[in-house]
Amino acid sequence: MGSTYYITTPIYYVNDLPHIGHIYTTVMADILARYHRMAGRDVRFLTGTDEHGQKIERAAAARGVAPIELADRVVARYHALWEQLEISHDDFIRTSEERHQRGVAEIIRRIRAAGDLYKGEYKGWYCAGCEAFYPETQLEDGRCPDQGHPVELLSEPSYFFRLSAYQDRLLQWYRDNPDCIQPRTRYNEVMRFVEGGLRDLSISRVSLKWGVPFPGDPEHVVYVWLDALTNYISALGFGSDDDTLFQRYWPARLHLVGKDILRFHCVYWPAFLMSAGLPLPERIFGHGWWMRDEAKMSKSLGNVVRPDHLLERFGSDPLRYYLAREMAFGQDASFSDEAFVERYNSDLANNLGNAASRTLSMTHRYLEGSVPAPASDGPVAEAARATITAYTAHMEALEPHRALDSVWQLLTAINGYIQEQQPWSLAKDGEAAMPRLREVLGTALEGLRVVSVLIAPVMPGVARRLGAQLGLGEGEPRTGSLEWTTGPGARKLGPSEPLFPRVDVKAFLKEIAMTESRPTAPAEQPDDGTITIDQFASVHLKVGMVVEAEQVPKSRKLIRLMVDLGEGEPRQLVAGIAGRYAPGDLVGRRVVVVANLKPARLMGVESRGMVLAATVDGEPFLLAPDGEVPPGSEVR
Ligand code: ME8
Repeated sequence: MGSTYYITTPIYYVNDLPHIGHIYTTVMADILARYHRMAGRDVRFLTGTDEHGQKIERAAAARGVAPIELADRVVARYHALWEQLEISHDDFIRTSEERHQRGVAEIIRRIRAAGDLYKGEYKGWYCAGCEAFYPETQLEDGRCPDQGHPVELLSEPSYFFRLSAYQDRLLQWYRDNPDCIQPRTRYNEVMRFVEGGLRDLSISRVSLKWGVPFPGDPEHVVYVWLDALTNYISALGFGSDDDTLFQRYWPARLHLVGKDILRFHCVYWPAFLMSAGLPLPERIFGHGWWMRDEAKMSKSLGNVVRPDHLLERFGSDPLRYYLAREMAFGQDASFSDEAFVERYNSDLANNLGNAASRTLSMTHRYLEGSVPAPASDGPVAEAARATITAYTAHMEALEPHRALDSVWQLLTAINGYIQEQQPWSLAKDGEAAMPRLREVLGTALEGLRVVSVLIAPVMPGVARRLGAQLGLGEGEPRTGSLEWTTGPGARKLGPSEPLFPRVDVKAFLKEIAMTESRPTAPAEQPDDGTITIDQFASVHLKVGMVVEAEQVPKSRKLIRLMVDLGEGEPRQLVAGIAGRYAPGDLVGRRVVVVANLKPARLMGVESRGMVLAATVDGEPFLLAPDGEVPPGSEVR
């Protein structure tokens, strides 16, 4: 196996904000990138955004902004989110960048030189949701067969790529490289699709302006999938004067994508590369879907889970852990807050948290924090050796959920060992039991050291904190340190702090319900979606004046406000507006408040009402009356 490891995520559309599905792909790619770095490989990890095409042009028009403005706004959110999630990408490519467009021009130049390009007329159906062309025979009830989006009829001049000429070469590539598409079921699906025959592919559009100008014919823009797929090489400098990175890292070792976009990656992309005379990626892995209520979570279905609350409440590592552990890599899974918090309590607080806090506090108490040598064999050493072997094999085989499973087997062994050896009893037995006590704690600590290395790709923050508490030096973990070390520790523990405070499941679910709550429709509501004037009148809207404002402790988004609603005493409200407003700017401002909303607690702070704000891409803009109206004035 070579020592470079180039891994990519799909580049995400900028028509909306990221949700759990996008986070999943990026987190899994990050886990693999961190694992391979730990194993000493020269890793390059790429992610980015797909900014052209009809979908983005329309989303921008609907918001009344230029496409690039929408892209800039959403890209800023992606950057912030990836930072919050500790995503360790080496590069972030945007298809609106010049370096990318140079790569697109170069691949088209090569495709043209190979004789695979011709001009014709595209007549047929187009799905803007998938940015894909479909023959009439494939439509289902007049909608796209993949995601059920609406389709539209196109008839326009277009450049075509001779995809049909690549059927045999693609089939040969699949046969010669049985691991190039994973999991196996996806490989079979792709084979069957290509065996069914390939039509030439339209790779330019004239009825669209927002795209890369087609080289040699600027009336056309490049089809967004040819544009987007090229990111994997343009980011390495393909098409520019300096292609050092391209020489070093291409072909990619792994394109990680959701199964929804497998055809583009396993059929079109290798065919484009073959035509351009470039090496093909080693592997494309199509992971499953996060579902909500039995439907794929997707922007267009409006059933997405956003990560904000979980991240705010738990930080990034528990979410990374949940995503990696809950979904068997390759299969679908259902996202549930309940499963999240249960895993948090059982795997993290009880299992990992307990093993660490018990061992560390006993070592502080009985041995003044100095780390003794472990037993060279016995149940924990054996479990650790077995875990190291299994973990490495599973990570190499793209089974991170299994790798984690093996780490938890080691934790079970550590907890069982402590229970059995009862160091607290040994500590009562005086000097004679000291050597045994030292060995027991040394063994548990060594087990935890191994755990701290193994969890680092999945929970980098927790691994660092656990490492510091175990008295391990700074620096990135290496799989070289993945051995059961038997020498005397000769190190001191760092200060202890709980890693995972337990969470009350019921209280948490209530809290989630509040943050997600929408007013439910009254029984007499007409079923055409309208409401009566009486129903509207039941919402008491009032003008308020902010008299006090402060950030809710430990929350990035929430601000606690005291608002004068003309009631004598000001009211306490909590608003998720800190992203845009500083507490100091709010005092003295007039706001509009839903005054008769049932009180709710947000991050433990009571909120008696709700401040109204317009939201644009998740950013709040407070509403205010047009004039200095007195607090308490009604809004109708
Ligand atoms: O398709 N479950 O971008 P996109 C799991 N721009 N993963 C999900 C998911 C879900 N419910 N929803 C989305 C595009 N994903 C193109 C890609 S690449 C050259 C161009 C993940 O913003 C999954 O990885 O629609 C999927 O492939 C990707 O987000 C699609 O993101």
